[in-house]
Amino acid sequence: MRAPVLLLLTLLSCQAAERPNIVFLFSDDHALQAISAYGGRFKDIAPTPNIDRLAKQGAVFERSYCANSICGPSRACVLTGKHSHKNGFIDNENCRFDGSQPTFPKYLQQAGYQTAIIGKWHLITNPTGFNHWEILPGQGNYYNPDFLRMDGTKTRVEGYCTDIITDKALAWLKNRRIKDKPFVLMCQHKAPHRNWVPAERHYNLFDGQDLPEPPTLFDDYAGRSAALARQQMTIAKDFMWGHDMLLHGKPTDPRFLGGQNGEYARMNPAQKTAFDKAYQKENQQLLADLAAGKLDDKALTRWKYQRYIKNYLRCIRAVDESVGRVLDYLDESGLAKNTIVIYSADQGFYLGEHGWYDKRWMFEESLAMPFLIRWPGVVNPGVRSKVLIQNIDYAPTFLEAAGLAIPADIQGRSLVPILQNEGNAPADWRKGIYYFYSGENTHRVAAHAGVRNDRYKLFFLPKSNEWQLFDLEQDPQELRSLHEDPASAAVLAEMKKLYQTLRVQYEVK
Ligand code: SGN
Ligand code: CA
Repeated sequence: MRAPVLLLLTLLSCQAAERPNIVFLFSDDHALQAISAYGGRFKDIAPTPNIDRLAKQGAVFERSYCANSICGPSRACVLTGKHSHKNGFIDNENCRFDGSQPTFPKYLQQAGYQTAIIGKWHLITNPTGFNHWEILPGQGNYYNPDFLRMDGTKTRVEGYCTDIITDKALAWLKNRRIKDKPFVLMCQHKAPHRNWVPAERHYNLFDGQDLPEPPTLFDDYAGRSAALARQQMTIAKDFMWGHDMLLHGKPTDPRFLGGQNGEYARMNPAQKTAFDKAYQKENQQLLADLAAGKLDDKALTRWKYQRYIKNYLRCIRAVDESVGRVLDYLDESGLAKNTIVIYSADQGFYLGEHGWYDKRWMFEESLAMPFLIRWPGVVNPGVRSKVLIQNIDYAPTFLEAAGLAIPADIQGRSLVPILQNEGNAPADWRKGIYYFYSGENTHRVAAHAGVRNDRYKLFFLPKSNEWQLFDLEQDPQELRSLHEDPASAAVLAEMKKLYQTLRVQYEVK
């Protein structure tokens, strides 16, 4: 071989060896309020020590937002680095992901990365751009879940979903990838998505405790659009007896909707026995209290909240353990030093705030996405950033981290300069983030689109032709819209300008 060619090859292989691996740990509906690194009311009761390891060893982004607060759309934004109107996946009800479009796994694969995705996908069409994939069909199941595989087969795996996804992710890392190539592993959990069925070992966590309620559990929606009261995602009225509350049989009280717990139906006899043993005592007490007329509306909403939040946090315990297992393996194998690890979730969630569960609204709890990142040698431990970031920024970040150019049609911006600079943004960073939600039938949340800057949030509801404006500094719980407040007229005008500017910039039609 001629010397210059040899030199080039040596240079290329050195470069390849230095390119960082990416482990993308992603869950479904994990609210910031339920991650102790972000603080919040469950910090001491339900800590997340393993997710917190990333915070201690890396950076936490405190103003991290999605572009469209539901599953498929958020995932499409992550993969493409583009807003929903550009990647085509605007809602969960009518869309199929166009797998022929460019995505960050495709770009990285073309550049020599090994790429794998294991777990929840939820984009209808099969994954493209992956050397290996094994996904849950649709939403997937907590117990004895089915997996779709690359060869077109579907297999049912006995056990608990979060643990199985972790086992499969670790098996790929240990045995299946080509070891001399850099890799991207996307390990994507179903948990803690509805209907919140915990692992057997966590059924009795928090038993006998009263978990703290949010101050807005009984929000009356005064001072804001009437659309807020018209959704169908309240703890008080929209929980199903079996599906959400995990009770058996038919409701014995009209204040519950019907609907069976499909996860129980999937369990094997031993799993059913363990489940029944865990919930029996509390269930019997509820039935007795309902029969005796002991629970007025407020007391029943409080009971529902406790049942919901405990199961939600129990599901998160398994996710946190999964993160711990992956981090341990990266440490033991020596991969940790050249691997970027991210923890995020497709959107936030209401944990009783405004009386709600679910997401979709542009209020902070569901607009926010967790974003924690560890990158040894680049991100200093313990960084906390207040820069406005979005899920469209992930793809360009991964491309830049891998030394690739960022295609001009990607709408997000790479976070690498922020990561290299203690969480501080470059001078020309965005002044606000753009948000869009199409208004699905599920849960009846009205369509809206808006912007958020460092202090204010503005959104427009086309159906009722109204604006909503919130001052997040003065009113962090977003209880009073200022759109008709004469003293806020200048802010309203400024935020409308930002809204128009971002719509032009992102080519919203
Ligand atoms: C299901 C849930 C909804 C949830 C959507 C979207 N109902 O329809 O509560 O809002 O998914 O969630 S359930 O009865 O199936 O649990 S998403 O995370 O996929 O966007
Ligand atoms: Ca979700």
